[in-house]
Order: sequence, then structure tokens, then C-alpha cells
Amino acid sequence: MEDTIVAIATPLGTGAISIIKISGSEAIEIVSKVFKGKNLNKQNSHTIHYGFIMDEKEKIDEVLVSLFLAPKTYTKEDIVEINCHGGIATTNRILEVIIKAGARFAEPGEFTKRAYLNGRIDLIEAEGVMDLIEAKTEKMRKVALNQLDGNVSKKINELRENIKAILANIEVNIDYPEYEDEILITNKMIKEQMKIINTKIAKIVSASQQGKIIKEGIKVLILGKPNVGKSSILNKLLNENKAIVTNIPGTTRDIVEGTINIEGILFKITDTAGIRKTNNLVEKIGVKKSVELISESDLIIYTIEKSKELDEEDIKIIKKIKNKPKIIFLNKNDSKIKSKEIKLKNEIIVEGNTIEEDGLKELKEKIINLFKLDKLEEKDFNFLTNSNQIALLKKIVSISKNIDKKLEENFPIDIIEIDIKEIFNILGFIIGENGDQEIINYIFKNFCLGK
Ligand SMILES: Nc1nc2c(ncn2[C@@H]2O[C@H](COP(=O)(O)OP(=O)(O)O)[C@@H](O)[C@H]2O)c(=O)[nH]1
Ligand SMILES: [Mg+2]
Repeated sequence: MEDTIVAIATPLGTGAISIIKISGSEAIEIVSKVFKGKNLNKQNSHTIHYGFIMDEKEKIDEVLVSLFLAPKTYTKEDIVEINCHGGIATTNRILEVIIKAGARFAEPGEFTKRAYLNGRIDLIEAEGVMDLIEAKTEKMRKVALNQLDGNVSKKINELRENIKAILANIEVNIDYPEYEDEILITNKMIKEQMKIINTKIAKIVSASQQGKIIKEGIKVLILGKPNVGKSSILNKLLNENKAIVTNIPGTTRDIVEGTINIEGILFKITDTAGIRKTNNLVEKIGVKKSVELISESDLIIYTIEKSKELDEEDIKIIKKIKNKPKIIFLNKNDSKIKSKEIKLKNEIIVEGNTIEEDGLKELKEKIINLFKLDKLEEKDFNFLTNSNQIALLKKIVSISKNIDKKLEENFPIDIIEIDIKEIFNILGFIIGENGDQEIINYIFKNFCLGK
């Protein structure tokens, strides 16, 4: 935190401008050493200044320098931003010059980490910053902005206040047990208060499951035997000829992926090598990869040719994906060959073909229903999207159940108090108030450079 840090805030590549960001107590002093223009030490906060970046006597670029003086800045430290000409050579050279003048190259997310450590934002809001940068759909953007605005933090803080009130009551009861007129904490009362809190938490947990879908999208795996039309389905869903389609079984060997947006949710669709026994080494590796992908996927589209009966191979694969959400796609229903009856109970089945594009719309509708995507309530975006934080919330749910049990069995109040205090602490971890290093590192290590 003592160091003044620097990073390139814009993507490295060809572009009109690049922004180099410097934060720390020596930001102005460091930039002044290499800036030819007005004396930056004498300028007001939130002003922009024209000049040149120099390396000794060599002119590096014509720039605009923005000044932001502490504490009203992103990091609460002095910040200088240099707008220079875009492109790799200029941007990198300016970065070099600034480092030579005394700044240290920033770690990923270090600016936001400072905003957090200096108390300007909490962990949920920090997470919102990153989510906003990574948002690829309107829904993702709205969720992230809501988080960044502190609405989710507000919910967690409310819960903490509620818990604090219960704890205060317990304290009174423990300290002055003989005071008849003090509110006597009975187990029944704690139970009622905890019930209200539990309902609130349950609501956030259930919303968070959906939030995860919005943030991370849904991973779809197209599986089936060779030549049933998997690659054709991928191409039709993506509306792009991404995978090679031929009538030669075993054409697809590598994993082919693409992304589509259905109802504001990102679907990462993966086409795989058809699963079969093969002696071809390359195909074998492909088949192995297909099977490995099963556990990581959220949805499997299992493809069968409508005119063919399920054979042993099919049944073997279907067994492997028994516990996965899946849709069976009966392909090639345009074929003149009489179709066989498919004996699959309790499965969602869609039939169609990729030549006349029959059934693909229905396939999408079934996906929407399966994940209840049409019911994602936009107005209630108050949930957590980080799986670590969701796990913490679930831990609270289980502690809470334990409290209930102990109350039932009339445990002494000071024992129950320990559990309630733990809930209070865990809520603190979620917003980052107790500064748990592991959670902090986990969140910031996924940040991009320059933010
Ligand atoms: N008649 C018919 N042929 C199809 C259909 N979908 C794919 N095919 C053909 O089936 C063959 C295998 O398709 P492909 O998508 O490569 O199957 P994959 O091996 O499962 O990826 C190709 O010749 C396709 O043109 C369909 O719906 N109807
Ligand atoms: Mg294929």
C-alpha cells in the first residue's frame, strides 16, 4: 500500500488511445518527473492537462494528463491518468518511463483492492466492478451494476444489524438476569427472530443460484454417437459453420465451441467427437475429451438419429449422464426411413432435423423452460454471484438449523449466542469487513490488470 502503482488500463493493441493509470502518494511527483507541460503540483483535482511524456530529452508522446487528488478518487489515493496515443509501442514505452521514475507495476485488480482496503467499497462492490467489466449481456450488466451500487451489500448489512440486535438482547439477558423488567429473552423469541433472518437468507441463496447462471452462463455439451448430426446442430444453433460437417463418421475429433445468447443468458455450446470405440489414436483422444467434459457441463443435448434404435453404445452414454440435466434430440426426422420408437422414460425429447431446421426453436424453448430463464426477475437482482460467498451463505443456513435444534433442546443461552455470533462473523466475511486474506486474495486474483 506504500508503493505508487502503475498499469495500462486499456487493452493492449491498436486503438485510438491508451490510458495509463498511476495511483499512490507519489503519483503526481513521479509523473511530474517525465511530464513536460504545466506544473502538476499546482493544479486542482479533477483537471486535465496537455503536454508531453519525456524520457530524459527524448519525446515519447503527446498526451493528456488527468489529475485526481485524494481522497475523492477511485482508490482514495492520488491518481494520475495519462491518455496517450494507442498502440503497443507508445503505451509500453510510457509504462516503462513511469516505472523508471519510481512506480511499481500493479498486480491484477490492485487499484480496486486499494479502494477496498481504504474503505471506499466492500468486497461485494469490488466483485461488481469486475463483473461489470466482464458483462457480455444486458442481464449481466444490470446484475453487476446493482452489485456495484451497493444494493446487495445493503441487504447483507441489514442482516448483520438484525443479528446484532438479537445479540444485544442476549447480552442484556446474560448480564442482568435478575432484571425482571428487562426484555426476557426466551428461546421462543430468539427462534422467532432467527426465523425472519432465515427467510431473508433463503431468498438470497435461491436468487443467487439464478444469479450464477446470469454471471457464468450455461455450459451445453452436444453428445452422441458419430454421424448423428451433432456438428450440424452446433452450426445451426450458432448460425455459423463452425464445425466441419461430413457424412464420414468420426469427422469431429477436437472440441468445437461457440457462444449464443438466449434471453440474455450466455450459452457456451460445445460440440464433441462422437462417442464410439475406435482404434484411431486422434479420434480416441477426442472421445476421451468428450467424456471428460460431461462433469463440467450444465446441460447435455444427447443426439440420436430418429430412424435408428438405441444401441448398447447409446445406453452406455445415457447411463453416464443419468444425473445431468439433458434434452434428447431426435435428429434427421426428414429421413424417409421409418422411425423407431425410442424407449426413454422421463426425458425431455425434441425431434427435428438440421436440413429444414425443424425442432431447433423447440429445443431452445425447452432449454428456456428447463432453466426457468423466462422467470429470472430483473427487479430482484439482489444476490451474490461469487460461489465462495454463496458457500458462506449456505454455511449460515446450516448453522441456523443447528441453532433451531439447540433452542428446541433448551441449550443455555450463552451456547446459542456463540452460534449467532458466528453468523454475524460470516456475514462480515461476505462483505469483507473482517478482512479475511483468503477471500480477499481469491476475489482480486481474478481481476484484470489496470483495474
Ligand atoms: N437427412 C439429414 N441429414 C443430416 C441431418 N443432420 C446432419 N445430417 C447429415 O449427417 C451427416 C453427419 O452430420 P454431422 O453434423 O457431421 O454429425 P456428427 O458426426 O454427429 O457431428 C452429414 O452428412 C450431415 O449432412 C438431418 O437433420 N437430416
Ligand atoms: Mg461432428
